[in-house]
Amino acid sequence: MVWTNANLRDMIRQRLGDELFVVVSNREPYIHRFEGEEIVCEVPPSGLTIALDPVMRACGGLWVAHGSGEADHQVVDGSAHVQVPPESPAYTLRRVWLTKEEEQRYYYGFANQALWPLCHIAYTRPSFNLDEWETYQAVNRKFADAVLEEIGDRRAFVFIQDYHFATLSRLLKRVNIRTAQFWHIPWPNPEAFRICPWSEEILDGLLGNDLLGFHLQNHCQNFMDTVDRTIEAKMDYERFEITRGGCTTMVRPFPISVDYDAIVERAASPPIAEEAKRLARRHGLRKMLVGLGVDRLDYTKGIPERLRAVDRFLERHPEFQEKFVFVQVGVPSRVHIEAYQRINDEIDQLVESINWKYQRDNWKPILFLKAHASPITLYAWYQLANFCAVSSLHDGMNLVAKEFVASRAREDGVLILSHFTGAARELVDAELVNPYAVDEMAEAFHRAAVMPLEEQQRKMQKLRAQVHEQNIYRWAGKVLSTLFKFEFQEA
Ligand code: GDG
Repeated sequence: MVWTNANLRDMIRQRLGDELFVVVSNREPYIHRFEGEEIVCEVPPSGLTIALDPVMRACGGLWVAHGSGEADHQVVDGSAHVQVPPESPAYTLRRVWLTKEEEQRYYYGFANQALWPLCHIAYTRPSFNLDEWETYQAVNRKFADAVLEEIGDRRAFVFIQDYHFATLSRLLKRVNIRTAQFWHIPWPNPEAFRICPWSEEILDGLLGNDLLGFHLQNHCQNFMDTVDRTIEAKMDYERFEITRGGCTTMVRPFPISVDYDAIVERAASPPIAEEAKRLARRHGLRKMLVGLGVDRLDYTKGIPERLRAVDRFLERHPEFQEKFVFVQVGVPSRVHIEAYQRINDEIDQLVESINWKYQRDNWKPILFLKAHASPITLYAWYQLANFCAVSSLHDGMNLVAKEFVASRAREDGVLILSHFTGAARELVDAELVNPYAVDEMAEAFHRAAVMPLEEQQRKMQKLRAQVHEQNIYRWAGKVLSTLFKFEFQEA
């Protein structure tokens, strides 16, 4: 059986009854900002919210998140509520307001300069700062207060998102509340994790959950090993369960995915085809071989490595000069953090020097579009590309890989995918590469450039079948059936 939005909705109605369904995340699924006099609503570029919005649309309920948009205050009611999505309201967004200092220390500080580099093995050193850790815990308490206020005495299921809320589930422990948390980034091995000065508090915080999910079995194993070596707890390696202070946490892998059907529908829509034509004309790509990268500009995504591979590819295969353009769509991200400023500068310099090395007449090998692309533009790029390169140095899953595959309704095109993404465990028919090996990646670009159409189609069909079946609704169905301990309808 292929899981759909309707299956998930039915399952939730049957199994959850009148239980309130609450999602908590740092990033909000809809953000309001000013455009001149007008207020516009946007979907921020984040794998997490893009994956969970269809689930919330299917089950209604409440989403609690940091209200970070400049016009967010203008559109809420007296309880900081706004109904979303704006065009067809399906659930309630409750905004939590943070001060600039809280955002600086909790989000830019502990979450993104300690936990993010700690969990990604990308050779960027984490920094641990007591003020930031204290604010991180205070913000977790602030979110706990908001959630408890919303729930009151009702029975509720709270689904906590990610590494911003390691200490939240403990604060929500009540008889009427069950919690599951999904950790969207990798969990490192115990040796890597033990450098965190507050490792015990973080592990204890996470063990307040009834269910703790990661993308991969390997991340679950790392988490079990980290707990085993760090704090007192009863470990059950047979069932992947941990008991501490009378409370048992199940630890399970749930590889996240995308809304395949919605992507297929969007990819086939006339505005995308029109936009693809416009982009091809505007950038002179009509007769070009097009490679594509789409990322938040983050040091874990392996963007410099990818650009060096473009350089090596053109050096080794000069026949592609003036016939190939690599389009890099990159949204600036976490720009107040020095490591992100450095990666931005490095990418700018590389683009500049590679383009200078090869450019002739009107042709340059790299088109770097450093801005947020609208969903229409993004999907037009997915259509235009002959291949898409995902070269993360370490990535929990990577949804760009799955979006590209789902959007290729003509079944052509090639996905080049880093071994070090969670997606590589499922998308085994991609061209798998080690992004640290520039020559290997350059050769994968060449293989993609010359791959016969039948071979592209054979591989793309398998990739698409995988993403179709293992879609976001199946992911949500599996998480919920594990938490509520009923049998999952596989087929
Ligand atoms: C974390 C984990 C895991 C990007 N640029 C634009 C844009 N995007 C969208 C993509 C995609 C999403 O952002 C990025 O998703 P990823 O999965 O690649 O990455 P993270 O944000 O790092 O997400 C990751 C994910 O959580 C889910 O669990 O897969 O491993 O790190 O959907 O399309 N969207 C638009 N314009 C852009 O310019 N519209």
